[in-house]
Amino acid sequence: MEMTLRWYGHDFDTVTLKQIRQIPGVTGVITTLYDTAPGEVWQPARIRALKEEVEAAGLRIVGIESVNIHDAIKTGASDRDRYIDNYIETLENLGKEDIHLVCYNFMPVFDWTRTELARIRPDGSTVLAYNQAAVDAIDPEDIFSLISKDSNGSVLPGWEPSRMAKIKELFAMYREIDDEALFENLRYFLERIMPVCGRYDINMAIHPDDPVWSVFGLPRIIISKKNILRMMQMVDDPHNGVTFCSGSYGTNPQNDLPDLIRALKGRIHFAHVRNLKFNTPADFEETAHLSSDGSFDMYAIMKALYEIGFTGPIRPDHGRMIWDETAMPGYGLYDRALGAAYLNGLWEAIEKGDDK
Ligand code: CS2
Ligand code: MN
Repeated sequence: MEMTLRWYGHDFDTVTLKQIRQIPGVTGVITTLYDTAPGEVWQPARIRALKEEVEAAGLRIVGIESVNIHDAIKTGASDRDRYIDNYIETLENLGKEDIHLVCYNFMPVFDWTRTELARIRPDGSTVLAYNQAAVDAIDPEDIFSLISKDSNGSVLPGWEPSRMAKIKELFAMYREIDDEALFENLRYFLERIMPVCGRYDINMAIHPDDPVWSVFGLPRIIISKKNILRMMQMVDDPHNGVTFCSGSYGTNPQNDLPDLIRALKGRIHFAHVRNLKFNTPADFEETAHLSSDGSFDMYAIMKALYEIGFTGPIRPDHGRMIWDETAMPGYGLYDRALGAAYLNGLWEAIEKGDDK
């Protein structure tokens, strides 16, 4: 495996490439052109400039998170082919720059959903949290204002204000879309992009929905072993793969994370590893990566990845806000660096234990 960190680009991230380079064992970044809109073609010059900037800092671009999917594609609107053509052009441009991993999601309207961005934990750190009763009590149009006050001035991925301004329109687009229609639209999209992925050896890695159940009545499909296997089989191509995200699949305790990893052997192109703590089945908060701080067995997760022969990139996912850092919620330097060091430690121990 290769340890990486997510980096949003110098205009948006409080964390610098120099800082990332100094985290032991981190050799690359997972990045994006954060100011491109879904559906827009990524221009070669901008991809090249990003690559040069990362390489000048002694790192490399290991993958893109995310090239977002336009809602016309997700809803199967009459103009979807135009947006798929643009997506294909973006993939070509990435492939020509030797970038071979793209993380994306197929979630309607919102990317991840949380009800708090700065819940205070017993150690005084602040973390993202989810409470079902809070979701049930709020109108979807108000959730953005509920959480944006704690965003520390950053633009939250998937929650861009321009997008939230159109939220009524977005909900209307999905009115007729159920899980089956969403699966069908995903299949159509994947079938169209697989040839270009084959040509440039680009691994597509779908991120699970977060949380893995329907919020605000919207359809949700990338939620369980059964559904993700269906998704793999419906377009059975090695480039049609997954981002295994422990924190997202793990929002449902019924998802056995090591078992899921084993079931996806060969198709996990990217892994997000983080821990959650359940206070009740309907309330969870993000914790330090350490197993004992949350509800997951991080050793078992890393061991399953090791055992399936995982060679792709891993990144710590959300971190807590600690040591008075001000950054994008979930994406500060300190706790993610601790997470990377811890995950590297687990991996080394598993690897050396295996030699005996
Ligand atoms: C990420 C997702 O911050 C996160 O929870 O793991 O937002 C992820 O980047 C997207 O869903 C992938 O498109
Ligand atoms: Mn994730």
